[in-house]
Amino acid sequence: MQKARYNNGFTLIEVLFGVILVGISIACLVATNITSTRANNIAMNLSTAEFLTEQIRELTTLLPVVDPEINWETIVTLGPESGEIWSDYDEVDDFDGFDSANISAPISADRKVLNDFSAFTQRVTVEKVSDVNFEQVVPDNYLSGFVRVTVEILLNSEPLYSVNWIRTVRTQN
Ligand SMILES: [Ca+2]
Ligand SMILES: [Ca+2]
Repeated sequence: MQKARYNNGFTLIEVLFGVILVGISIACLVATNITSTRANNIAMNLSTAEFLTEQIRELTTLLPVVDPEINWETIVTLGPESGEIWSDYDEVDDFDGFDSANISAPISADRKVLNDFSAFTQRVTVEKVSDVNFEQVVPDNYLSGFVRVTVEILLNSEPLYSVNWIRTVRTQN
């Protein structure tokens, strides 16, 4: 009778083995879940970065690259005119040096402060590039009809995403 009970039950080693197997399975499930949550977070942060980049692109698309009144080929300093703040920027070159950290949160295409995205930062650089090689940055007073606009997105001050595009100057005037 004792032998029958022994055969129908589990030995201590079998029970321990079972417990270990269940433990390993749970650990694997938790690890998979953590990995998938991280992947989701990364994907979500990148979509936010794209969204914030698009805000700058949309905001600057309809603006002239530089003030049509000034002679582009001799302009020496890119950036806002004296006294101009981001809400007044009326040319693309005004955005050179723009950093949304100075406002507290990124801005939208219609110039609203997006407080819900305050962990993110938009940085904009506008540079003149060579007429024949858009990869080559040239001095501000160089004779060139093109600028490169670069938008960099940071998350908690860490670089996350960067995009640039070329705008032509001469056809705007
Ligand atoms: Ca301006
Ligand atoms: Ca300007």
